[in-house]
Amino acid sequence: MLTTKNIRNICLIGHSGSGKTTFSETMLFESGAINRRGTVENGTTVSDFTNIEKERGNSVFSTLMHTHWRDRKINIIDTPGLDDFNAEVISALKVADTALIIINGSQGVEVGTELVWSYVNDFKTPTMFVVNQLDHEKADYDTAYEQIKSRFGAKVIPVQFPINQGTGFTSIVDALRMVLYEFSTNGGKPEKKPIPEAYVQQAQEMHNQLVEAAAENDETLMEKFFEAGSLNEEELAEGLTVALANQQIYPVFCSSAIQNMGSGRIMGFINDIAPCPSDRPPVPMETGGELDISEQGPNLAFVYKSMSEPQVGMVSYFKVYSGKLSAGEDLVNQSNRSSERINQIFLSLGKVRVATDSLIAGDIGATVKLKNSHTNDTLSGKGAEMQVMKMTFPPSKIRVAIKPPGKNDMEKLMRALHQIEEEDPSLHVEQSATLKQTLLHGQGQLHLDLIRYRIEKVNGILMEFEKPKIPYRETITISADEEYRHKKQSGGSGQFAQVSMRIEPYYEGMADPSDLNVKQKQTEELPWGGKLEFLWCIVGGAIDSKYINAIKKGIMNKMEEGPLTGSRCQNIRVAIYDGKMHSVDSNDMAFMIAASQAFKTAFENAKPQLLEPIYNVEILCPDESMGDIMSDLQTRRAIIQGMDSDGHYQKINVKVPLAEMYKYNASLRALSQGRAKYTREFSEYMKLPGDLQKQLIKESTLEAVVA
Ligand SMILES: Nc1nc2c(ncn2[C@@H]2O[C@H](COP(=O)(O)OP(=O)(O)OP(=O)(O)O)[C@@H](O)[C@H]2O)c(=O)[nH]1
Ligand SMILES: [Mg+2]
Repeated sequence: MLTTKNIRNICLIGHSGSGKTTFSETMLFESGAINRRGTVENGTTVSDFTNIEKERGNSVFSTLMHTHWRDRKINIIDTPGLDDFNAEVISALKVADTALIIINGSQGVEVGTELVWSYVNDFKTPTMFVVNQLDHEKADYDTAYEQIKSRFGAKVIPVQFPINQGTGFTSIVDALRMVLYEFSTNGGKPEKKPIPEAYVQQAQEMHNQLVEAAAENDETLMEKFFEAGSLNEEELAEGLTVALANQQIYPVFCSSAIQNMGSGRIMGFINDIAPCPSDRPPVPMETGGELDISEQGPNLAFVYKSMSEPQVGMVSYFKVYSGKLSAGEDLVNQSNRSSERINQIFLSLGKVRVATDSLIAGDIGATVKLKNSHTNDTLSGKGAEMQVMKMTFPPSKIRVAIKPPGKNDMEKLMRALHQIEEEDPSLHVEQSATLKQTLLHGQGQLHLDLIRYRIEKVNGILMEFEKPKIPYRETITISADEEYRHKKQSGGSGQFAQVSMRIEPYYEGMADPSDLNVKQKQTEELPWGGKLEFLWCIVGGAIDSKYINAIKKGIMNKMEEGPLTGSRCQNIRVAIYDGKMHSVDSNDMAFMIAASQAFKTAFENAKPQLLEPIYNVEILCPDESMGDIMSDLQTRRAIIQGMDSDGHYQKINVKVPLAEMYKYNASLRALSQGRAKYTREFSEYMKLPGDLQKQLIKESTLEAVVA
């Protein structure tokens, strides 16, 4: 019977094209889960089973698979290496207990490697490196290893090295077992041979390093090591398990996934040494406290991913954190308190799902047709009022606007988009009333193109993108006073209102005006950022205070659609200090209009200023492309904040106006041959340069719709 101790959850992560999907296929094949090895080229791998992945020859989604190796059940999650799909890597790491970083042996450490390294550091995931593609004619293990070591530190320790890498690759020296693995040209199970004389010393030195790492945490092991000069295999395994689990070692392995070489030994290591789910530290709870992964605890499962599949509907992938979940069980979704019945539980092997009765703590599986549960939700049984800490995903890097299709299609499109948004936490759909556009915020062009592809294929709606507008803001730079009289006589009763107001630039902590008598003060956070301070300074009842709301409404109408370009206004103080009213003709409407008009004219006289959104951008790029990237940034009105040399990479921190970021992803890709990455986050609003302001105002009077 399967116990938590016998489960190993691993995920394959790394730069795109390093061979993760191919490697997962060899693991499944070598362990007998499949009897024919598919290839990425033919679109026949277990992992890349969706049409889009087959068409592209890249992974796009993470895929849950499982297999058995000796007495262990190994759950394998293959993830996409393309940065656009980083949400899939984050959710896989959330539930994995060991990460395998796959390195392309002819390329060494790449930008994608750096990126996944930052994720494993966040999650504190025990990590192994696999230098793959050692059969490649340009394979260079030593350089790859040196890069791993110099980038990721002294805890990187080799377990293996190849002795005839390149075309004709067949042999790996294993310094843990002190043996040579020699493969036939078809790979598979290697022959074990003595290490050739020329490599014995190198292997012995590596072996000693491993022994020391194993003994480091355990005094008795250390004593034994000093007494006997070595440790036996069992003692070694015991020590290395602790060291790996505590991230005191990052062992490095060799493979050629395409030739089916190396995965068996790596599964053996996972079997013997990788931590089981309950070896990991207790799981932090959203609701406070921690939870031990244990079969004895209350039933608790966490949905790390959901994805709709044709003919099936929504498939939810989850990890059981505690207890034992049985099919047919009623659970409560701790995020929204809705009840969910788990009708069926499946083990997953790519698109193949096999029903099972139950899943124990630590195991990962899938279910279908949950009514009200999505990614990041915790489902629990009676007595477990807890929620597993939710995952956070990187902010979006790119936005596009959707050209509205017909009205009927628009409703269908929004429904479809919201469904994808529920599955994919790295997508954000925004219906912007200010910009009068529907915007998609995502991780990269490919990410959004993929969503368009899904909408077209699955929902049959043609979705076209257009340039998104920029959410400019308007403000003023000096104070201005204005008096406005609204007077209308039409037949019977007329309309009358007169308002005197002063507007000033607002800043935090500003003193009340010394020449006015402030009766009421309201400082409001505006829904679009910034503030409006409203001062009521009427003395002697020139305007009845019952008109305050109407006057404020008149001001807010203009704040929402600013006098310059129709953009939102922010950081303004308005003081109403005089006026007139008429006992019959004054009403709310008249005061609203008078206030609006007074505000508009005062605003225009107060040296108005357009503000534009500025983003903090962090770029990670190889040395070679640094120059080109910097010159390109200069054309984007960027302000360099700092540069850091980070190993073989340069990190550039820069502030860039959003207006200059359109299609930046594609430019960066072109400038760096796809090797640079960036993240961005909204920083602040800053003044738009005068010439651009003039141009925008001109455009907006022509178009009258710029937001
Ligand atoms: N020569 C050689 N090619 C390999 C090896 N492993 C994978 N490849 C090839 O490298 C390419 C990428 O392999 P994948 O397995 O799709 O790589 P991946 O890491 O899953 O890529 P993404 O899904 O884009 O992240 C394919 O053409 C594979 O055939 C290997 O060991 N040797
Ligand atoms: Mg892949």
